[in-house]
Amino acid sequence: MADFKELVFSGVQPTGNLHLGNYLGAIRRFVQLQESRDCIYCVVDLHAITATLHQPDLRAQTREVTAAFLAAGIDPKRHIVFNQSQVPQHAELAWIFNCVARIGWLNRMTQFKEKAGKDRENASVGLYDYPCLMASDILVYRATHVPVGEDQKQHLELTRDIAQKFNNDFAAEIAERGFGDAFFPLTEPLIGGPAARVMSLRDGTKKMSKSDASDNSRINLTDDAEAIAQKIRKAKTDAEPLPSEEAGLAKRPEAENLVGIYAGLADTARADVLAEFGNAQFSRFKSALVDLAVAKLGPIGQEMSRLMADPGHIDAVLGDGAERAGAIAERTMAEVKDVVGLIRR
Ligand code: AQP
Repeated sequence: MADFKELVFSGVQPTGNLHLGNYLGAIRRFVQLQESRDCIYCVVDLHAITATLHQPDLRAQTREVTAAFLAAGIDPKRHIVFNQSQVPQHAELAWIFNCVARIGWLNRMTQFKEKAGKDRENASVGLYDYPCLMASDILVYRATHVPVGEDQKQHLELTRDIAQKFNNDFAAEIAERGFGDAFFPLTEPLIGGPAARVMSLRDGTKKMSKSDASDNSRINLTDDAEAIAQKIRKAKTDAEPLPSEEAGLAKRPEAENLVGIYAGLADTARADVLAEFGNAQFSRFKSALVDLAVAKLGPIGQEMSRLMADPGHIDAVLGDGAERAGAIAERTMAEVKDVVGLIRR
């Protein structure tokens, strides 16, 4: 396989209610990765309109995700931060990938099944095609690594299938044009840590999600200390004290979730959390979790508010990022056209 320069890409949808799951599963890991790799972080606004096109708050929500990136510590000067729709090559390459991906592949996507629900016939074509656009987001930069929460694993597998099929179908043209034996890398997902799947605070078997009707199911990054404390105190638990070993969390989804959240926020392992809180009642554990969550999330929420008060600054960051991302994407798209046989200007 040809050598690809290590590059991290990931995106977050501006669909409002950015929450602790988005932070622990994605954004916090973005921040960690920027120390050792080149990174491109994208606010995927074209993805945000797949479920519902008409979103009156789309601009504000795009700025809010950008503010979360910056408040969490992503450096937009050393890396690239931008919104997807400012770089038209994402949509352009997605069209090529629509012609690479097979209907059978998309029919297997569980996220579409969950989001479309029973009203599948009425779901938008964009929602169905979401994974092809996601593959394009990643591959237009030939990104080698994508930090995501566990829910995105299947989409990453599809991205690899698309890359592999494109590499195979155009093997002769790719070699002829000097790209070696692969035009696109087989991108690796970076999934892991104690909080790769944060669950709802009201139901430990359901993913914490922006679209959950109950605000008490999630901790929003913009929640103040009071709201964070209330939501954790109200979080569903069972009647037993915490176990002292991880095996004791089996079949206790709410306990497992809160321990995972604590470990994620403290940047430690679940086993260490249980070593400290094993046999403790939930009241003691929840009170420690409130202190930790407020200490970690409070400053991020405050910085987000400060940044969102200056939309001009956020838009300038996005514009600068789009220019730098666009230069890379434009080059890749021109090469794709050459390989596929599309005459270009
Ligand atoms: N509960 C979660 N635990 C861990 N990681 C999560 N992510 C989302 N929810 C959790 C990760 O956050 C990143 C950005 O997600 P997204 O906004 O692009 O899409 P999503 O996964 O659809 O987010 P939501 O909150 O679940 O939104 P809705 O309610 O619209 O479905 C991704 O890396 C994702 O894995």
